[in-house]
Amino acid sequence: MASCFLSLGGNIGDVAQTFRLVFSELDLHTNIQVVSRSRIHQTIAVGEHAGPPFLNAAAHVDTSLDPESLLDLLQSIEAAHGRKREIHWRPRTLDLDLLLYGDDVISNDRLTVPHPALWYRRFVLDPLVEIAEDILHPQQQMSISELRNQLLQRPLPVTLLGDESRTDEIAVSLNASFPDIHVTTGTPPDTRSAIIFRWSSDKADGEMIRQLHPFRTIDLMDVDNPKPFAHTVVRAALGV
Ligand code: A4P
Ligand code: MG
Repeated sequence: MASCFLSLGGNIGDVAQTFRLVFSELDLHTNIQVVSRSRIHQTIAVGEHAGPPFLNAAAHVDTSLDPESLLDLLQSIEAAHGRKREIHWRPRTLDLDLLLYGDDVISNDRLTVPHPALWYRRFVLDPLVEIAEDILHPQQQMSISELRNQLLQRPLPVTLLGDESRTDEIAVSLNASFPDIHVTTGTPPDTRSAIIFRWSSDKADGEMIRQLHPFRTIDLMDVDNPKPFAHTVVRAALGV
């Protein structure tokens, strides 16, 4: 049996009713037992085209399914509730993500576990902390409540490292948009840094940055639109 945590999100239709159906569908499955579930939270939609406010929730399930079979099941439940997945980050009836599968660390074409965005999203952590306060994130070596507390700091410490020509511009635009953050560039992040962005064209330098805090570093290099992406991350972290 693996102890797993799921996140539920949606912003089209009667989402609260969809969540209730999902909880009972999961519990009815022979290989799954729902251990606990969070309250349903209303959250600000994060992402350029994300649409109206979301409802978000989290669930703790025990399962004998392997991770890939669990993902298959989550995707079939999404499909049954009318989820169409052709457009990334558009409004959706139901998003079911696998946040944690025991202490497993998984990285393949279909699955990344722990969910790579779990640690910087208030819309994930706020529900999750209600049912997984003391559960340790296997890579961050911090509990769910510690991860969330890190995001409650005000001003929120954000660090940008790498090529100054790139990072300075992004720092200016983040500072202009978010009065509640404190952005530093060029200096190594202190332990309070909640988010470290990396944009380095020098391989050795980039690797050094990543090694400082491997699981708290977000790459801007390979992202299509780095500036809006950084804004999306910070908005998710602030929960505004
Ligand atoms: N995949 C890999 N790892 C996982 C995992 N741990 N759990 C793969 C689930 N799926 C995983 O997901 C795309 C592919 O990710 C899957 O085929 C699976 O093999 P998707 O659900 O089809 O696509 P998506 O949801 O559009 O993309 P993504 O990146 O999952 O979107 P996000 O990051 O989930 O963001 N604002 C608020 N307030 N609340 C929200 O819930 N959600 C989003 C969606 C944006 N803004 C939001 C919310
Ligand atoms: Mg998803």
